[in-house]
Amino acid sequence: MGTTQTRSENKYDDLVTKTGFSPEQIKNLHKRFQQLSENEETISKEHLHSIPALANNPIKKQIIDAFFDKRNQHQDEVGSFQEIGFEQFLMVLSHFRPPTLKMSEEDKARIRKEKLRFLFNMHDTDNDGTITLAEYRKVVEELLSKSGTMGIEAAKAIADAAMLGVASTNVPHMKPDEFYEGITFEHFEQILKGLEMETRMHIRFMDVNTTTMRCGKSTS
Ligand SMILES: [Ca+2]
Repeated sequence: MGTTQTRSENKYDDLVTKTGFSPEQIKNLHKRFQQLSENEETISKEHLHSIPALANNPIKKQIIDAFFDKRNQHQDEVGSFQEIGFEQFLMVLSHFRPPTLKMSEEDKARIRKEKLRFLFNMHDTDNDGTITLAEYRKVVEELLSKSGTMGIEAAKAIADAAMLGVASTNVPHMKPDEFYEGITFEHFEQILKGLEMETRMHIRFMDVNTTTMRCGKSTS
């Protein structure tokens, strides 16, 4: 056991540094990845569509798209992948990693910002730096489409009202002829300022609930 562990730790050293996951977590996630990919080197969107834990998630599409979004790889690339390998898969999951107790305040702030950026990118589908009303509507529509009773018109009205609220908060002295172009990342940060990301932004992904993966801390 001891030797196997040492070997796997070495094997995952690089990924530990890149993602902040522990070797044990990486090992578990690797098993999941192999299950998903049916032991192939890469996975496609179809593989993720079959995950039962995601089946009823109203933003399933956005979550799956996020896995193939190059912006979520901590590099300066845009566009989307057709397929992703284990390292890319892990990089995306690292956005859901909760901060640990020993983390410095700066690190916590940096992680929070990364999570916000991830959420922002999820909405800013054309990557132009703003979440426009049209982009925002799409997400609200998809969120509400699962509830069934609410129509597209209602979704539009809700999105419009929410956007108007955002506009008036961020651009309080907007003139009648001015056009609110959408939410920038700075606005987005401002809007979600009071939101405690650590407990909210997690996904029950393939039975790996990242909130339970806190190292050395038992919550129950
Ligand atoms: Ca946009």
